[in-house]
Amino acid sequence: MSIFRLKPIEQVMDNKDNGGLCRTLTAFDLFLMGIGAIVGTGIFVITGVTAAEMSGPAVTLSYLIAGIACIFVALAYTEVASMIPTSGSVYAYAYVSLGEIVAWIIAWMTSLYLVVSASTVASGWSGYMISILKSANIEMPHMLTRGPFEGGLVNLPAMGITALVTLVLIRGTKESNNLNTILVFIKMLAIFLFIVIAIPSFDMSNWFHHYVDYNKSLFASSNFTPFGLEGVFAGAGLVFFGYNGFDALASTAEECKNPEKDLTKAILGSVIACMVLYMLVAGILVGIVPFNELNNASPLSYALSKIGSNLGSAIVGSGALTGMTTVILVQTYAQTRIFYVMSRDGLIPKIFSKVHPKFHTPHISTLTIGGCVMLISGLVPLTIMGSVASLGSLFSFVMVSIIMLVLRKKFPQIQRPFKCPTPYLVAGLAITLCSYLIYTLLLKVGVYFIVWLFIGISIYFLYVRKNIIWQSV
Ligand code: ALA
Repeated sequence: MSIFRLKPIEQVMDNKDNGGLCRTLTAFDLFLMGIGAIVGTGIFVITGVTAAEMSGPAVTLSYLIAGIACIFVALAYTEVASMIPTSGSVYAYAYVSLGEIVAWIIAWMTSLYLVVSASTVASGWSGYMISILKSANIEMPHMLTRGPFEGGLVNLPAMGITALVTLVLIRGTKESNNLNTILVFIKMLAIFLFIVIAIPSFDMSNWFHHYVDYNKSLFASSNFTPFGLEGVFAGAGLVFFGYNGFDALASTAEECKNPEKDLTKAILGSVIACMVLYMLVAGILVGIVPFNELNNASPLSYALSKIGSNLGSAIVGSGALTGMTTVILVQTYAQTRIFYVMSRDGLIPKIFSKVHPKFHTPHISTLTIGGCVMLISGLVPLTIMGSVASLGSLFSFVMVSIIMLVLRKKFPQIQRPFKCPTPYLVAGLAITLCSYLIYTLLLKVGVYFIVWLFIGISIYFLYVRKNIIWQSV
């Protein structure tokens, strides 16, 4: 049996029997899930660090560059996801186009990305929570707010929020979605409030006239890009994390009422909406306080306090917590569904596709993934996790762009509810931009990535090949 054997596309597309999952999600639910999965650390935390250390007031341009790369990827993703609506997402697309071992490797790398990404956000959540408690004069013991690599014991708030999210996900997709909807509205309200409170204090001179502590010597600059264009591009690599999550929508395919049409609207709509929102917030933020003051865990709240709105600062801080909660929720959800489909195919043990008789959710998958997110967020430092997560997502995005082109060649006759315009140009640009960002990250955390890849390939030969249960027709 070839390690490159393909799964028949008809078999993947025929998912009418979705094993007990319920089709409850509408286009609007999906759009809100997209916003839920995307808007989090990327706007509430990363904006400040990027402005202070990399892009300067041109942080808006960094969001624009990363956003354009994401739109190219989203166009390719949308074509494939609407053509093959399955919860297996990128794993399933690779199985019909590039072969079994590639599908396994992609699934393995995507697991790393989604689990580590959710853990990163849980850790960011914990940072915000700790600083909010501190401003209310409640100090948590050092040992319970940091993992062992940072001189503590465990990051308890990060583990707590993950445990809570896992329980909600087990309780049901509709219930999780209802909670997501409420939290998304709260976080959008928080962002809206930030914009309304900040605009009267907006001062264009903050964009151009400032002091820069660059190479340890303070100098006055009247430059929009104090760290040069290089800094703007490096900033784009960092803020790319802020766009991660739209791909999670593809995993809802077997629980959508009308996956072909609705996935298209939701994936493209949420990426474009987030890009506009990010640019607006980032531009306003560096217009109300000098960019070099923003290197802290809660830059939006800080900026509002600085202009004298402590109430606004507290409200936006709470909105940030709800915002990050939805990211953990949707990313954990997506990984459980990929596990579910892999288990259905026998690539991982059957127990992971067991659906709870009452809640209709894959509870064992959910407990396992939730448990991993808890452990990682409780023990590993945030800085390492963020880069590993971005590397994993970029790898998956490059693969989807390649898969779109391969599917066009192999299955030109299959109807595509959404057709990517100028596919070679779009896929080419997506692959080039993502590969450049991969290159910058590989230098930093490549070793984790390669070790994980090696473990994945070993598991394929030792376990997966012997246990695959689907039959070729
Ligand atoms: N895009 C997600 C966030 O910014 C991962 O938190």
